[in-house]
Amino acid sequence: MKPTLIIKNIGALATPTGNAPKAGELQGAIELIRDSYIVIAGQEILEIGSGEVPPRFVKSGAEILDARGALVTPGLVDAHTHLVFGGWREHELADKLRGVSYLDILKRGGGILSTVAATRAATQDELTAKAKAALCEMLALGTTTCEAKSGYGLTPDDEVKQLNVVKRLKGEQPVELVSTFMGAHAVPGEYMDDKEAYISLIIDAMLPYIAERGLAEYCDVFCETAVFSALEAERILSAAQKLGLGAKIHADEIDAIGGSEVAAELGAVSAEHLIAITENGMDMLAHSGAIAVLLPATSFYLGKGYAPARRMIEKGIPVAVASDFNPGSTPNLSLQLAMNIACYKYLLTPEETLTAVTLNAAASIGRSHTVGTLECGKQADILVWNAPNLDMIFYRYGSNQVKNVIKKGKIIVSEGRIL
Ligand code: IZC
Ligand code: ZN
Repeated sequence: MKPTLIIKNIGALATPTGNAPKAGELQGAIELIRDSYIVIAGQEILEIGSGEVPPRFVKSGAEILDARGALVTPGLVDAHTHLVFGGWREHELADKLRGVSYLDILKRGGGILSTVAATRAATQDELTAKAKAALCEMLALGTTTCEAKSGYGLTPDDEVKQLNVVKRLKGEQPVELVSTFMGAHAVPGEYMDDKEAYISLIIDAMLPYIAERGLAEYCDVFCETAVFSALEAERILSAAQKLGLGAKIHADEIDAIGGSEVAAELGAVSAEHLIAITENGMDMLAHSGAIAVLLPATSFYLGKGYAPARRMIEKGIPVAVASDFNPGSTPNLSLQLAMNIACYKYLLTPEETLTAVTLNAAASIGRSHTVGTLECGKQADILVWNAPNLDMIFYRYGSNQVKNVIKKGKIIVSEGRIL
């Protein structure tokens, strides 16, 4: 295969390795190659080496990118976002500052339900343009792969509208997208007195339609007080699994009502949030092999405590970190900021956090055979940072520290500008 792009003068290449999620001590066991280069052929990594680039590659005529001693890592994988939505919810900020809780805002018909109204009112074109702008920002911040949940439509047509936006965006911009159906994100107003009818609509109508058309790879449920119970989550997720979708669950975000246990029992690929997880929940997740997708920027915004990430690592649960970008509990799309908070508040090391936003995140969305590490044969999704080492990108915060983004072997962002 002919080289097409060479990254030379890499000061420190930091990457987890392999295709399997990393847990326990292995979570922080990244490979560090100083003074190295990467040779890319088309969309793939052809060779990684240390020292000078061998003359046969230099003579190949491939484009050369000089990293000038910088840190290089895999592209960031954001494994939990609510990317497609209408409107924002800045009007809830004043209530939040007065101490009104997230669940109380939802109970009043605000929260998720106000975004549902705005999403239903928006056209597919409007939602596409808005989500595309968000992806553009995420890309400049280093996110090269992103999961996107539906769940602001809550009717068959409006859920499909959201999923179709993601399908369209796959062809219209470079960030790789993985779709998750989350019709069980809230009970819509029109079903408030008949939740069971809404659950039947999800199981009997929405799921089969979406599975048949391949509109989503995963199904997620918001398992929370006054939203969906553990039993309801289990019914919805096992129906999804029978149709070939992978199971994910928003579990123990505010109250521990059994979501982690459901994830373990069903063999879900991931349990997400886990701020309020119990020891039993952690033990069950550890045995099941599910990945804990943690969302530290949500804890920061809600002010409700942080998931016990260190305890999870001690117990051998693979930990991923994601942004949770959404208009309610985390209007932040910077995975870099989530990385900083994971380091300062969970006390994850830079190495553990790097694995959490690359390999483990990729494994939680079924992409670890192609992205999440820098190894020969993997997709060339690569970041060159404005930093000489890994500690620097965790020590500094609040600035975009990504200099170049390479997606599928092409330089997409240079000096922070999208080309
Ligand atoms: O719009 O509030 N937690 N779902 C579960 C969310 C937050 C998103 C939202
Ligand atoms: Zn979420």
